Amino acid sequence: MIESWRWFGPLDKISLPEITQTGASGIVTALHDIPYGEVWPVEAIAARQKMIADIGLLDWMVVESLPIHERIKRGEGDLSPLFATYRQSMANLATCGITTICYNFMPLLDWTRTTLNAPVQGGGTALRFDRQDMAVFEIFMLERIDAEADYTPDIIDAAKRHFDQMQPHDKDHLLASIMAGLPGAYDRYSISQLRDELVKYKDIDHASLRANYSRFLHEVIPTAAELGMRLCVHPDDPPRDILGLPRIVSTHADIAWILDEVDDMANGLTLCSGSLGANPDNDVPQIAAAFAERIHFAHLRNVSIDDDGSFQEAAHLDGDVDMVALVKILMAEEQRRWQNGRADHEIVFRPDHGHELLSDIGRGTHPGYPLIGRMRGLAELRGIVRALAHGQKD
Ligand code: CS2
Ligand code: MN
Repeated sequence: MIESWRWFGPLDKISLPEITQTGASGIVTALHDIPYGEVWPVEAIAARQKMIADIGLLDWMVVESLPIHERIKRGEGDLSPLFATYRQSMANLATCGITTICYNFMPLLDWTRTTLNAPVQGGGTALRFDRQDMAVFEIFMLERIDAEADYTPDIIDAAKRHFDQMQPHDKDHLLASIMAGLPGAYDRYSISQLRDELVKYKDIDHASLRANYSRFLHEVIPTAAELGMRLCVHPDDPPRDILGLPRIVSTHADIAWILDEVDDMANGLTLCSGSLGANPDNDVPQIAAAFAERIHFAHLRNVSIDDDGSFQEAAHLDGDVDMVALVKILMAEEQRRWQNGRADHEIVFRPDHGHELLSDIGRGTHPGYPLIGRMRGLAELRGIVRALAHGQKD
């Protein structure tokens, strides 16, 4: 298992020398400054790669993400130039020796939370997703509750009542909190922009999104395979429809469909335990075991789920995902690869999110991406890996 760390580039408040001190050796990053739909030039990739390598001990190992243009997700207009751009960026990355690309296929939004600083027992804060708050937000944004989002009748009633009783300043507060909780979105939207963007998706349902995804896979995976690259889709977070937007990378069955659609090692999975684990119907170790061969990258973090489907990010070993069982499955897969003589047998993982702890508080790092909290997560995960590796030798 190769330890890695997400770095948001030169504007990240966490510096590369600080990352070296976490003990991670892999850097996961992207050229965030290039608007999507444009080619990543070789020179820009090589310059960023050199900036990382010059620190010593660090190496740019995974791209997260090479974003997919919203028009591809909507299947809108002439997409040939956008597919050509994506293929060109892949070729340029391959020229630089970077061959693993994480991406997602979530319409409009990436990961979504309703609170960025829920208190954690013993101190520190965590990201949280409250289903009732989200239901209220949906009433506000869509003037209805998304019928597909499988809310229980209790939540719908409570949300409607709550919405009717809310004072204007309560509404403002909730809206501000949720808008701030869309940090994973590549574009920042105001409320009215978000409404306009949602309208563009009004005719996209699961079937059409799946058709558009299939087209993307058929357009890019053969090139990735030729280039010796591995694309790995990141699951939806939360793994269910949101704001009336369909999601199609949420379940075991979804992943099976994707990997079958183009049955090639280049069409792989980012196993994100925290994203998949936010739906109690997803058995994360079982999903990992089922698709182990196609896992090219892992995000290891944990969640605690409430009865109503709300969830909070938990310390890495303490939530509802059995982290030891999961790491064991990934390490068994590495052994299989090694026995098959594969030089690239090791799986790159990162601690994904972490709590804000100690000197993280007030530092203004990306939500979910503080230094100390992630370092704690990484250290705990490292302990599991070392202990299991010891056991494998016995
Ligand atoms: C992140 C995602 O929070 C997370 O789980 O890993 O935001 C991830 O970077 C993207 O979905 C990948 O495209
Ligand atoms: Mn993740």
